[in-house]
Amino acid sequence: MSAVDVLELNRDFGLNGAVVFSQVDSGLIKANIQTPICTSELFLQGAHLTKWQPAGSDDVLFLSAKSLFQPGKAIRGGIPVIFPWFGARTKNEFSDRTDGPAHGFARTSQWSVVSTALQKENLVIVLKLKPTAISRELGFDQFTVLYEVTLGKELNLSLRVVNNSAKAMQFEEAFHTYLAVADVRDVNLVGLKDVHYFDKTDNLSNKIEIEPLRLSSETDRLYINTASTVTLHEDTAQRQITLSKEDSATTVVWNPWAEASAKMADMEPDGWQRMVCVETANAGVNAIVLGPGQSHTMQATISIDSN
Ligand code: TA6
Repeated sequence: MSAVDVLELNRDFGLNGAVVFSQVDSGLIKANIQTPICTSELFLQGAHLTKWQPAGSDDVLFLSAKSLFQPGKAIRGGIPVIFPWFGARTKNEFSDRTDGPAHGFARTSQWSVVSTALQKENLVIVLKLKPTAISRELGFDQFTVLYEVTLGKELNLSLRVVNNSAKAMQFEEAFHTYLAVADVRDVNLVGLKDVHYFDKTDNLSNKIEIEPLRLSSETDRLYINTASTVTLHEDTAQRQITLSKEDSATTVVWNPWAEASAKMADMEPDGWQRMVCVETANAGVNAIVLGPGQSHTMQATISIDSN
């Protein structure tokens, strides 16, 4: 992307101060969003929301100060958009391929801006991902992904995947949301009681959540067949974060904890203490299959309440 692109983006989609596009040193372009009710930032690489701060609140999203912000590199924090596979690519009924980057190519691809608009007090930005040279190499050449982000007192995410091919396609998807917390050891997650999950820290063993769900070590759980709303409570902070969803059957809860975090070049040493991922997804047994011409939309809504 060049400076000309930034000029064109501001000409076509800038919104009198509410939306201003700029380019960071690495060349990545981001939308700087400022309305009376929230401040946000969204990088066009990956359509990656890196900041959502409702007026009067702290930033709701965690963003690693050591994130690379380099072309082709995933940003550590915010809300990575995961598509078309979750984690390592695995074989399925429609493809026996296992090559490609962890969590798919969407989060490191360049998305285009479709529209920006103020709807009452909310700022709505729509972005699109079409096949790229990389996606084609990986076997994805006939799809469209539309991502609508509504920024206000609440955050609403809507991901619509369209199968433009004459064949069925299977995909996984996730909003890999990094929530900012004062201390993950004071966090209590409610809403997943009695839900089955695969525990990636225990050989993917299948377990049932008994709650209260508190984190005290590396946690990596894929909760399946659940439409539940999850609420994050913090013993110390003066707020709780609620994540509701539509047409998502998987919820992922992840924190790498100290040892795994120390091995991440793009995570500060104490970063793990100030984040927890609560991810809205369709993954594993909940992967989506679209027939020719079909589409599917997954939605998430994140809201905060002061205690
Ligand atoms: O969403 C949880 C997870 O799949 C973990 O298993 C861990 O691999 C994490 O994602 C890694 O995320 P990253 O952004 O480093 O690819």
